[in-house]
Amino acid sequence: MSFGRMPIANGFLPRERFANEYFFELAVAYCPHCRMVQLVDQPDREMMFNETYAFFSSTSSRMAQHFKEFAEYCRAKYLPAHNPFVVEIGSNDGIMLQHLARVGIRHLGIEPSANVAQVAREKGINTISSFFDEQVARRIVEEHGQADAFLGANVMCHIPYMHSVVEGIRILVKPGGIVMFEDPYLGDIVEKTSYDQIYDEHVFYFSVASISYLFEQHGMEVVDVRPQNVHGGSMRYVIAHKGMRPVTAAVAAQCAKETSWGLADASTYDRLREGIERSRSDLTNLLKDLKRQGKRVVGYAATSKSTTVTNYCGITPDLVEFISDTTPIKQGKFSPGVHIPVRPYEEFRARYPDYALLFGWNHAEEIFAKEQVFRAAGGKWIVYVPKVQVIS
Ligand code: JHZ
Ligand code: SAH
Repeated sequence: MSFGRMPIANGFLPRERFANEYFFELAVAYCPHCRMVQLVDQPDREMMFNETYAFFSSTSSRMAQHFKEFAEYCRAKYLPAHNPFVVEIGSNDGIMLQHLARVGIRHLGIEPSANVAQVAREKGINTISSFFDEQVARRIVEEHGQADAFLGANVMCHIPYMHSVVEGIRILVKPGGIVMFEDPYLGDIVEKTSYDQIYDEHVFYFSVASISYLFEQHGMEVVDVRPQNVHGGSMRYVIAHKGMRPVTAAVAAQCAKETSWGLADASTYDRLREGIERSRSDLTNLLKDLKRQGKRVVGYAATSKSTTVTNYCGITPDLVEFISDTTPIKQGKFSPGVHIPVRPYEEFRARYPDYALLFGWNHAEEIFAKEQVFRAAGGKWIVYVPKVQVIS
């Protein structure tokens, strides 16, 4: 399926850069052989991940809590008592590693986006600015030795050269060590029609079937899977060198669910495409209706995902006045492609709109709790996952 011309999802830009904005064709495909759902083309990595990267992990308090629990789970269940060494890729501003660094655990973050890596360093987290691959893995082993744990969240699905990454993991992780990473889960995307997970950074949409197939090619196996209630439904994969750890029953059970949901059937993706097209017409009809009624609609959270929705649906500043966001680097700029102004959160609070279009729907619980006054004042939410609806 093609979503048409798309800009860089996190490419929030000033007006002066409108004329030179980069676009590519966002298209997604399913491979019946390896069971992977993936982008057909992805922009060069430096265009997405660089010293002006706009996503800072620590903007959500729910996610901060989630990564504290992730770090503690790893430590309690998998780290040896004596001098463990942990490597995390895509460590961003240190949201997860800080919990291991704080208790004196030897650690290393691998984070190519220099600005977010610097925030982590300022928190005392050892971080190198590189793109992880096999070569970098060999260098880490030479300098620090092998790792007891390899961690990643919302990063594995961002890297197109996956065989180099998995080979790097094989080399880096001790024979008895553990690999744990989590990413948005294909099963949730299909079930919820959450097509806005599809954008430049997400080159892969993993399932237990596709991840098992991938790691088996490198002498490793999935030993546990743990669904996570974050980012609209994620899966945590726990992986070890083949034969080194018992495989839990959850792995086969999840694979069986994937088969029963039709994740290996092409017709499932035809239905998904129809659902996406329906979602687009429902959302644009609603927004045009509200405009005719003279209602004020403001976007809530300038997420990466919103770039797919606004560009695919043609949501321009005449339908959505501005997008409110708490990240300083995005404020005062314009959203990629459709150029909706991004304004500080304080402007949302200063003058509530009639409707808030929830681009951060994955944080709905956190945001609804925070915005009770908006609702009490008569404000309504528009959400579009799993279906387009107004919540008052
Ligand atoms: P959020 C990013 O996706 C990009 P995004 C990446 N590709 C990925 O996979 C996930 O993260 C992990 C704002 N916000 O978390 C702050 C508010 O304004 O859904 C951020 O700009 N108010 C790596 O961008 C944005 O939302 C709030 O109350 O889709 C983050 O959006 C909250 C909670 C957030 O990630
Ligand atoms: N783990 C954090 C950050 C996710 S954002 C969280 O879940 O909130 C994805 C991060 O991966 C970005 O900071 C990006 O710079 C980084 N990244 C992209 N490609 C990478 C690679 N090849 N190796 C390591 N990190 C990478």
